[in-house]
Amino acid sequence: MMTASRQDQPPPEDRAAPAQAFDVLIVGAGFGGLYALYKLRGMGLEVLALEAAESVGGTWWVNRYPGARVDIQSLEYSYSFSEDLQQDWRWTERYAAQPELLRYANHVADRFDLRRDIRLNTRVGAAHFDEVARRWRVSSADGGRWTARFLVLAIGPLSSPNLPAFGGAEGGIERFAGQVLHSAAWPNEPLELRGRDVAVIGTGSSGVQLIPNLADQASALTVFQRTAAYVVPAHNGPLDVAWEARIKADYAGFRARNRNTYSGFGSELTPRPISALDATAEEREAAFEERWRVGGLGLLSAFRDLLTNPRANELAAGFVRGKIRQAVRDPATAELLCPRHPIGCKRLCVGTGYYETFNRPNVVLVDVHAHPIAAMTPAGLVAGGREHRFDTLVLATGFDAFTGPAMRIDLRGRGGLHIQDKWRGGPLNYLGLAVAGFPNLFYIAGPGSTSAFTNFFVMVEHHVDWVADCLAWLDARGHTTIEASTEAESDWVTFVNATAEKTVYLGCKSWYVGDNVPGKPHVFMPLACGFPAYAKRCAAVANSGYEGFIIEA
Ligand code: NA7
Repeated sequence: MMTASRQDQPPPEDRAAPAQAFDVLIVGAGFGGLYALYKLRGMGLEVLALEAAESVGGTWWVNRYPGARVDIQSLEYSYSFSEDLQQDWRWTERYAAQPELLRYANHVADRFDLRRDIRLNTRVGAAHFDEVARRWRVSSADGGRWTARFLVLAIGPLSSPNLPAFGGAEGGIERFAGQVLHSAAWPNEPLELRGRDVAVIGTGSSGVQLIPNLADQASALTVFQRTAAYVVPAHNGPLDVAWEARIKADYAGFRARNRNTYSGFGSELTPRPISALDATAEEREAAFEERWRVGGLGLLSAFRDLLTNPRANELAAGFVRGKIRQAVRDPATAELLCPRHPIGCKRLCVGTGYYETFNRPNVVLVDVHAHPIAAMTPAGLVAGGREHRFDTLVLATGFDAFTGPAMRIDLRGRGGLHIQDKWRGGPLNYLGLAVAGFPNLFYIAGPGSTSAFTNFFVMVEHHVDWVADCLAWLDARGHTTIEASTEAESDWVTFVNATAEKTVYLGCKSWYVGDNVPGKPHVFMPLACGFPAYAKRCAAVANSGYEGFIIEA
């Protein structure tokens, strides 16, 4: 298991090489980091982005497994900050595949001349706040040293892979003699899986995309399922050029309408403002069927209360179970593939031919909920008292979400307070952006924000713009530090929890609550109030002169 392990390092200030000084250091050059660099540098600040990978692109660099594809339509899942960029860039498909998303990230880096301020292959090992100098001192494992007034963590909510122990020291993953791959650390070189006996553990979004692709290649595919997934069809295909032209005729208006929806996308699907319980059975069926035909995540907005009322939710869940039973020929396999938890409680998956894959003669589904994986062996794994043998193991086991990425950095605030101590019981922060005890630190798209439920581009543009306004405000007044107060932080955490109580998200185990990582505290980490309400709160705080923050001259 790759949980956060404290990587104590010598204090950065004790290293030999002199530190380079910046106004802002950004950690990460994914879509959040790239925009932060563009925006903050454009304000005349000295900015450097440090990126652990050998490429820009973040998520879309590491998650390059076969079938990796975005689950929000590309005309929506893209930057809005530059009208020229959004007009010029042409997506080829309704849902872009990973290579195209990576090309987009590279195009943005080149187009806005960002590379000169990005240092690749640089994993930040330590970041300590120096209270005397009021600066962040940052170092990398390869000896790099920097200081900056502000530290922006654009490390993403899902960038720390979850590697379960499977049987611990006695029967752990290292016992397996074959090849082990993780969906979020896929090799860059071509991989030949033809003729191989492949196993997959994990049936979340990554597994759902991988499984049909692996089934095409492998001679045998065994899928180990702990929790069945609700999968709606993507109906992916070439981008409809007429639709593209219509959107591009008023792209700004389309973006604005999207920002006004709960999730920052999907404004073209008119939500029914009624409860699913108030519709007749025929109306409900027609509404779900229409969303199913359109494809994508819009099924969950077919009625206004699918994510807040368990009884309404069960009607949508039952509809999808009906689809699974139609798609899968073997009744026992179909029942095993039918999820029992509320739909949307775990992130809804968008797939292509997922359920139909289990009709193939080379695919076997194994239930590791009833019979958990007991141990790995050199030739496979043991579950349900028998050994399953294979020669390649694909882990699609997800991420140590939200807190994992920050907690694997030796990140220390005032008085040497370590983020691992601060967040031992779960993430504490204010507005999802700032942490008490960690001045001049901002977390883009992290816990306590609507990141998990919001179109990522809408989220990062909003966060970066908010941070940029904040820095300009501080500089205009000659202030040096800004830090969340513990009271504001505690009120925010209460708000995050109270909001979750009104939803179906607490009705299952998921990465939203840390349950996918053994030993992680069970705490609801994202904010479920919807993007417009969240953005309004962030704006109100800024407009009030940063209420809830302690500001020092
Ligand atoms: P997810 O959605 O966290 O899925 C991980 C899968 O791995 C899920 O089916 C897990 O079952 C399974 N898993 C994790 N640990 C184990 C163990 N120990 N044994 C068996 N099965 C296990 O990660 P993804 O990468 O698919 O997607 C993450 C997000 O990326 C996604 O939501 C999108 O936003 C994009 P479980 O459900 O925990 O029982």
